[in-house]
Parts: sequence; structure tokens; C-alpha cells
Amino acid sequence: MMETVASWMKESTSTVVLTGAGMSTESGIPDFRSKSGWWKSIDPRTVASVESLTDDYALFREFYQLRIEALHDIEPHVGHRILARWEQQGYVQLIATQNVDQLHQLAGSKNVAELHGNIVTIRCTSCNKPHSKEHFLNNAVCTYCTNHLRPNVVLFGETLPQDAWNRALNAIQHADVVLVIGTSLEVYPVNQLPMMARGKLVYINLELETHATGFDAVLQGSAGEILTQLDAYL
Ligand code: BV8
Repeated sequence: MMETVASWMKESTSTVVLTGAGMSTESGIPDFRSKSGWWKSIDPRTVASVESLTDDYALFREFYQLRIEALHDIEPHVGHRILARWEQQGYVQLIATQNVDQLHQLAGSKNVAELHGNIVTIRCTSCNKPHSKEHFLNNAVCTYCTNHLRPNVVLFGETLPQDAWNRALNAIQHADVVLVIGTSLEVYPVNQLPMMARGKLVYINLELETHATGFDAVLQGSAGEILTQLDAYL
């Protein structure tokens, strides 16, 4: 099956990659729904929803401070670097990611659509003015209107960035191959994207998730390993 997927990629004029938190676990960042995932210890509605911003800003801020500080010594892994090289070699046209850690960009990928935003850039919750990460980590308030600061992440209950969504949807609808890597496909509306694919749909994941149906190929294993093996056939 590995060789077949590689042949689809070689014949493809447009290949799109959709990634989730499973793409970052080999870099040391916990995912959300695996046994060691974030949501096993914290209820996302209390820290990652639009309500948590107003209901308990201190808890919200603490959760994101933790997540941002955890990124300090995190590096992209071999899988991120292979995807970046495939973009340079013309095998990949776009990476649409649910991840908020910017590891794809750090590995050198240029064409990345951040469907759930990121936690490394900060804005004011009221006037939207940009602020530094340090400002947020020091629990400072907006320098313009003194309201709370927040990361540019898409919280539960918030709409996705229109531009990123449109780029990802359009690319997936026209792609010859879509590689879906490291996601449980639990979160709406990103979990609707694979079924919009017209081309060959490939699922690369550690666990076979119930939502992962209708794929032309399923490669079970870790992202780093599977991408390394695929790369050997290109
Ligand atoms: C919206 C920010 C509308 C936080 C995130 C009831 C039913 C259905 C839907 C809903 C519902 N109630 C509410 C909703 C909508 C809601 C939703 O989908 N909820 C779900 C959870 C029930 N969605 C929303 O609110 C979205 N907005 O719908 O807006 C709207 C319309 C008009 C006006 C206003 C609003 C917003 C969704 C975005 C939420 N933000 N992140 C943060 O990250 O800090 S979601 C969060 O989940 C992360 O972004 C994460 O990326 C995303 C998806 O998770 P995955 O990436 O898939 O990660 P997960 O752990 O689940 O899976 C990892 C997989 O990788 C596993 O299968 C594992 O086996 C595998 N893996 C692990 N390691 C490896 C690996 N695979 C390979 N190699 C490895 N090494």
C-alpha cells in the first residue's frame, strides 16, 4: 500500500496534506484525545472555549501560558522536515493544519493554512491590537485599551479564519491526493474536509479512528515513520 500511495503522489499534479495534533506528538507536544492527551485531564470547555475567556480568564490564561511555554524548546521532527522538503520538490502544494504550534513553518513549509490559528501570536480580546508573547506571559493587559490579551487560536465556539478555511477547502476539492495525518477527525468543521476530496484520500494515523471512513488507503503508524517510509519510494 505504501508503494501505491507513493505512485499516486508521483502522478499527482496537486497533493494537499491535512494535519492534526498527532503530527506534533513526536516533537513532544501532547495531542488532545489519545490516552496522554490534553483533554484527558482538562475539560476543553473550561479552557479552550469562547466562554472560558469571560467565565474564567485566569484559568484560560494559565492554560495557554502553559502551552506557549511548553513550545520553548520544541523542534520539528523528521516528519515535518520531510513535508517541507516535499513542498520544495513539488510533491506537496499546501499543508492545512489544525495545529497551533507553527512546527510546519519552523521546519520550512511555506504554504501552510492554520485552520485553528496559532498560540504564538497574541491580540487584545477587545481592540484586537497585536501584542508580544512576552506581554501575554507576563499577564499584562492591552497597552491600548487595558483589556485582556489572548492567543490568536480558534477557540471552541469561534468560526475558523475565512482565508485559511477557503484555501484549504479549495485545495482539497481540486487535489489529486489528500494525505490526512495525525487527527482523530472529531472536530467540526475540519472533519468535513476529507469528504470534500475528489482525489485519492490517504489516512496516516497511530490509531484507526471511528471517524476515519471512506479512505482509499490507510497507513497505520507514527507520522515520522510512515513519512520516512513513503519518502523512500518517491
Ligand atoms: C465552530 C484550539 C461554528 C484549542 C481547537 C457537537 C457536535 C458536533 C460539533 C460540535 C458540537 N458542539 C460544538 C461543536 C462544534 C465544535 C466541535 O467540533 N466540537 C467537537 C469537539 C464536538 N467546533 C467548533 O467550535 C469550531 N467552530 O464550529 O464554529 C460557529 C459558526 C458560527 C458562529 C460561531 C461558531 C472551532 C473548532 C476549533 C476548536 N479549537 N483548538 C487549542 O488547540 O488550544 S480544536 C483542537 O482539536 C485542536 O486544535 C486540535 O488540533 C483539534 C483536533 O484534534 P486533533 O488534531 O484531531 O487531535 P486529537 O488528539 O483529537 O487526535 C490526534 C490523533 O493523532 C489521534 O487519532 C492519535 O491516534 C493520532 N496520533 C497521535 N500521535 C501520533 C498520531 N498519529 C500519527 N503519528 C503520531 N505520532
